[in-house]
Amino acid sequence: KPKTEGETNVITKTKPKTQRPPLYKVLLLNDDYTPMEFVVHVLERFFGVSHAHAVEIMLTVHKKGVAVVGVFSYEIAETKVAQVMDFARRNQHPLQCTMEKED
Ligand code: TYC
Repeated sequence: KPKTEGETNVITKTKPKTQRPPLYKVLLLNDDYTPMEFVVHVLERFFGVSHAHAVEIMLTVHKKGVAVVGVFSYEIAETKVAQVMDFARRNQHPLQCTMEKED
């Protein structure tokens, strides 16, 4: 059929959305008592970062109060938080580690 004036063909396609699991940020919090070297060790040990990067992250937390140390699936994030909290408690440091859903 020939197009008449003012007639427009609009094709609407529905894109199938691939479902991805939500991600969680693992946060490290500053405090006045945990030694800087302990925090650096925690970052190397549980987050697999280099010594230089661990120092950088630790100093960011020390100056800003908090920093994201990694983004993981719920289960991995939960494990990291538990490992850090357990290690801090066993060494009698008040270091706090938490997780938060990514927007
Ligand atoms: N603020 C601590 C100090 O001066 C060092 C520190 C850094 C503690 C990072 C916790 O997540 C932390 N000894």
